Amino acid sequence: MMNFTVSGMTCGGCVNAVTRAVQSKDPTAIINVDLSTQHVNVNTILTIDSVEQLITDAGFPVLHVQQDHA
Ligand SMILES: [Cu+2]
Repeated sequence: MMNFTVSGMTCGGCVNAVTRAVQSKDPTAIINVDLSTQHVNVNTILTIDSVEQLITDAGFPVLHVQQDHA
């Protein structure tokens, strides 16, 4: 599981944009967004660098990245 702190997400449309961005490269990815904390949890076969790039390219700057071992 990867955890990203992402800035600029304000509504469900932003959540959908982030979700679609990651799923464009891994349709089976599971993405959970907590708008109140700006945290995005991603379960995917993609590399953490790839996911960070996809979220950034969708227009949401990634402030912090953490890889969990679970
Ligand atoms: Cu929005």
